[in-house]
Amino acid sequence: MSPLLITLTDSIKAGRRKQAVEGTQAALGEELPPQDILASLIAGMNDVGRRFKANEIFVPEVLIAARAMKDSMGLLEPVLVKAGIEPDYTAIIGTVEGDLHDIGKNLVGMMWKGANFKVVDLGINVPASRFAEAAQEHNANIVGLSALLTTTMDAMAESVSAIIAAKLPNTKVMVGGAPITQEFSDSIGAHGFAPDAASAVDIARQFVGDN
Ligand code: B1M
Repeated sequence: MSPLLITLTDSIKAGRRKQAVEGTQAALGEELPPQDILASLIAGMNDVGRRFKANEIFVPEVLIAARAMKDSMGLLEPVLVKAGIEPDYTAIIGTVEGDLHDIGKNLVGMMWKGANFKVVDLGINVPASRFAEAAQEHNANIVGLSALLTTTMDAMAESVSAIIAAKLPNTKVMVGGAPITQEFSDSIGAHGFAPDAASAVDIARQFVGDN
């Protein structure tokens, strides 16, 4: 592999934003294949996810790495689009109705982007019907629901029911957030639960058979 791409992966791992941007510019300048540049960025974020899950790093480090990834992707994306290379899978994400917490939801969205999913973020306080409409509109592979309040767990259950009722054969529902457990996820009929943002990537990959 080109030494430039190895350095690029290391820049993402370390969350070095300026170095990641310069590395992406240099790789594009050398006309390295854009999918190889993308793969080296994803490899960096995969490592960040692994260390986050192992409690070797914490939320701030993940956010810093995700920001470096985002800025590099800003340069790479137009080149990928021009070359006709787009993410294979689409994920919708949002915080359920009545709930305004978005830090964890944003982290999951960033990690999904880092794993090369197209992410449509519906924001906070999202009504159940909106999740179902968006899943249909974007032909989503995954709908991710986040809830941080015990009082909004009912809204999560309603959202899952609305998405399942829309009978979308290719759409799987993932739930998460501090009060959510595997048992609760099973009880409301979600397809999967992730306790943290790194596991949300693993489950998303399992959903689309890409693991
Ligand atoms: Co709020 N709040 N808050 N709050 N707040 C909590 C959640 C609370 C536990 C604090 C407490 O009392 N100890 C408590 C809930 C109690 C309960 O329901 N049992 C609480 C409360 C009561 C409230 C208010 C009602 C307070 C009030 O007004 N009286 C109010 C409600 C507003 C509303 O939503 N309607 C409120 C408001 C707020 C702020 C606006 C001030 C602010 C939110 C800012 C924002 O999000 N932009 C806030 C904050 C910051 C918190 C705490 C301190 C931190 C939450 C957070 O961001 N954690 C929180 C206490 C705490 O957790 N220590 C608290 C960091 C984040 C990275 O973790 O979101 O858990 P988390 O995400 C993790 C995983 O859960 C998982 O991955 C993430 C990363 O690994 N995950 C998913 C999350 N979503 C996922 C989705 C997935 C998969 C995994 O798949 C799709």
